[in-house]
Amino acid sequence: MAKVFRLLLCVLLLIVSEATGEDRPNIIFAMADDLGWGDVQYNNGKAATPNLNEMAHSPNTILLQRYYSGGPVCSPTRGTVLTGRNHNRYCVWSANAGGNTADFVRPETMPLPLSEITVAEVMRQAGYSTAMFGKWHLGDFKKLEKGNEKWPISHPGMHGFDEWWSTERSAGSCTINCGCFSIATCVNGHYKEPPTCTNYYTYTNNSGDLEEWPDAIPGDDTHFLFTLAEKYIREQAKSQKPFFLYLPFHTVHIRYIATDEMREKYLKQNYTEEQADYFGAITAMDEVIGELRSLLKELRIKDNTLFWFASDNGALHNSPGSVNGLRGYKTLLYEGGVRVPGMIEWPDVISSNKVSWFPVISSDLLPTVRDILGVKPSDDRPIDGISILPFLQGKMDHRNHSIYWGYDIHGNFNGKYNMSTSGDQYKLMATYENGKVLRHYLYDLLNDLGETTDLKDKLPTIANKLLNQIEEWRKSVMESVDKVGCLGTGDISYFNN
Ligand SMILES: [Ca+2]
Repeated sequence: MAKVFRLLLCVLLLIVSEATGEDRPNIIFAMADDLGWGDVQYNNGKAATPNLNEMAHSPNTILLQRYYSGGPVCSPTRGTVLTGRNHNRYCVWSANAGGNTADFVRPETMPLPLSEITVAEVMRQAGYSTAMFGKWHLGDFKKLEKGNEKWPISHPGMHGFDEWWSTERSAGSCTINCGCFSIATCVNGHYKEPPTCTNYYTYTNNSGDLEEWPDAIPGDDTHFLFTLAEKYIREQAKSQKPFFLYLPFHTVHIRYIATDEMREKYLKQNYTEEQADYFGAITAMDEVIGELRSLLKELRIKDNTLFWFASDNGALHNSPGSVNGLRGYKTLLYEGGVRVPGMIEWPDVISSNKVSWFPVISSDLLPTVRDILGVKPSDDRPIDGISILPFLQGKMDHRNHSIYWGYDIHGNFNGKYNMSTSGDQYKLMATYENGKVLRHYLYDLLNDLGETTDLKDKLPTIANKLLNQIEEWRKSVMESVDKVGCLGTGDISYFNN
């Protein structure tokens, strides 16, 4: 009888804890834009990032020195963060520009299809509050006045976010004197030409409608995003509802613009104006990371919050950005394009600091969240990421699933593209044209970080095995593309050929 009673008590406690959500962690996914692997101080970066350093060395953090973005440019990675699936599966081939008439009919401007299941939707369904503040870059928010009327809109409110404030795409790191987030004309905080603006929009459940933000935003934009995040986090802590917060910063995408104070800090160290802006924008973002961690502590929710920090692709070539000795930059599938800063802090689960070379990729977020929540995956679509919960718990030290990337070379979808796959040690890169492998290379990532020596002739068995894996994956992606039914059949030709 006592046994039955104890069992009943357990069940009751389980129900109560599920109802209050007290045991379910908050999840914050913060992502820099174009921040290279070597742009953080702990990887020899020149910008001061004391707060990221502190987080990297916290006893409750795993520093992921082999963290990958799901694509080598913005929109693709953002797709992988939200869906757990490679971006090609739903036709986000490349960076979609958003709001630019010239980009309206190009296949690479595919928005995130509404048929995709996002991590925000999964969490909302599980009773979480969900919010996003920052750069969306997965579709247009409004139909253009003059444009393709059939073009779909695809904004955060349509993808599971209860509350959001967002730009369609890139914005300067600092909005001083600009009055709007300028695309390219706001230099050093001042207009050079009449601005072309990326307008910003906000949406709440209550208002229902898309609202344009009416005011100019002064100061550093990452700090501005933090004011929204802080208000949101305080409200959630008060209501004791678990939350998911997605914070995609604009820093440090061009035009990187620092505040006067930050720029001065680096000019004094004899850096060029461009470097001063670049490093200053990073340091401002770093301040926000510190403020965010302090806020979680103040509200006593730090222990129960999984805080994932990352970048969306490697540093831009010919910028002050650094890849710290890796090969390649943004837009390439070499490590410099996809290996980026990454770390996860979660005091309730991680109790000793670890610098890890376990490969983690942005598409792991959604399966990990499902695992944490005990939500079964939807079996109607392939997921490319894996749950890294066992890894965070110290129960997994080998990644049994390969990581795949696929990206076109020239951005004009002429039937030629690169594919890569990486296991624990080796990485195979292949260039395809019309469905055939033109050339391929094999690198040993553990002993040749800079991908300098092609080993395919020396290790043909491994090369062929990985080549076969890529081909299998390519077929699976093509099946997804058919199933998702992307707009305009001609648009998928580059992957289908
Ligand atoms: Ca980017």
